[in-house]
Amino acid sequence: MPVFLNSSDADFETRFRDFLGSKRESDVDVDAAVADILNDVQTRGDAAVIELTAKFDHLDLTPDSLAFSAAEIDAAIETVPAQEAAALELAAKRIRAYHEKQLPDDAWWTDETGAKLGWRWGAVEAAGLYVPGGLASYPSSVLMNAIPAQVAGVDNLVICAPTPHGKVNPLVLLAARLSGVETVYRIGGAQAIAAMAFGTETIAKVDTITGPGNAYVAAAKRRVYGRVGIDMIAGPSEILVIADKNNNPDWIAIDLLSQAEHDASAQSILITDDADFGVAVADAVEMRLETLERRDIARPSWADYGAVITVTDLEQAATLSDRIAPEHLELCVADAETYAQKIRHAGAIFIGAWTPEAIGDYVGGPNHVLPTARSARFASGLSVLDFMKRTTLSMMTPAALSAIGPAAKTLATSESLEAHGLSVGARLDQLNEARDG
Ligand code: HSO
Ligand code: ZN
Repeated sequence: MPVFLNSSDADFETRFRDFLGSKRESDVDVDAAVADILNDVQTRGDAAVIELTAKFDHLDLTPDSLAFSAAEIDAAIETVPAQEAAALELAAKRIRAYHEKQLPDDAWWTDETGAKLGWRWGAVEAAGLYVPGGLASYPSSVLMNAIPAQVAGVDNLVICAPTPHGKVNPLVLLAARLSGVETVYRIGGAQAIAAMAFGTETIAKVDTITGPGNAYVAAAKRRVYGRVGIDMIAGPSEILVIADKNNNPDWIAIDLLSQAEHDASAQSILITDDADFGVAVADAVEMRLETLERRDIARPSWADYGAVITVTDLEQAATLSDRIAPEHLELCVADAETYAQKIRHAGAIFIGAWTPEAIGDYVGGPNHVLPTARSARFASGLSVLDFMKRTTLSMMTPAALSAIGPAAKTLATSESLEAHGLSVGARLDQLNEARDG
């Protein structure tokens, strides 16, 4: 049973706080094993990657077969049914168009002293994208990671995707091709993260690594962070729907289930201003769960982490939603576009009853790699900026240096950094001499 909360109940605040604080992930401690794997790949390169792939993925590779050949990719892509290929192409096109709008502007201006100041954006040179194997091998996630990197202008983009027993998802290879990625290594786990972070004889090291993965991949990303950039450590998916009674309960139920079916630890929450509507949605969820293909995943998610919260008005709904800071927020209320302005903390907002979250997972355009576990309070979804960095620019003139240099000299003296003061002072002295003749 999901929890039912009502903001009019005397103990609501305590129960809501407990709900907010409840932990969904049991951290399995894999860190020691991951440290050994990273070390092994760093010291033995290809040989370690090949041995670990044989051990964990039951796949025998050689340095030459670590990556798919172009012919292998072509052959796999041929097998993709036309309808799926067309859908993936539409998704790629829309995701690209959206992310092109994110490209940031450079700046370069002259201030009141005559100093020129600004910044310039540039892409990282090489990025590695991790694509998990098994159940979570989503072609849509390949697009969501690779396209922003490509739009940012990354020169070398590679994918690591484990293929246990050699089994590959052809749609993953098609998604790679549509995103402009030519190099796909059939390796996974911590060994793949290590190979991309340290480089091997065959695999060139990258500057930043993105993409979801299991506990081993997450632990490996944490450990290589600093040597390379990483995107984020994503937790199980979440959806919060704010809905008034003028909605079809069944639509809301399947929206809630759309995230519940990702993971038994996923979380789906309904906030409504009508208690009867909340019950109708909960009933509709139970109906759907009877036949849903992934009910073995969605049912425990809904039972253990699901919630139906009844509030006195929609103003309160927005306040509670901000305290939850959900990954995905659907607004199924009157004048949802205006209502959306009340929301401060959410990874992605889906406005109005015609915008199911699943549209955003595939074809809307915005990225579906989003902050989970309440991190939308301070973090954003994946964007082209994750593959770019900013270099600041300054250019003094003699007049500008005369105007602001003395303050720098003073601060250098107060920090007891003599050479700092001297390097500014020497120039100021020369300017003073020239002026005084
Ligand atoms: N909703 C997931 C992403 C996804 N959905 C991939 C379908 N495929 C996490 O935001
Ligand atoms: Zn999804």
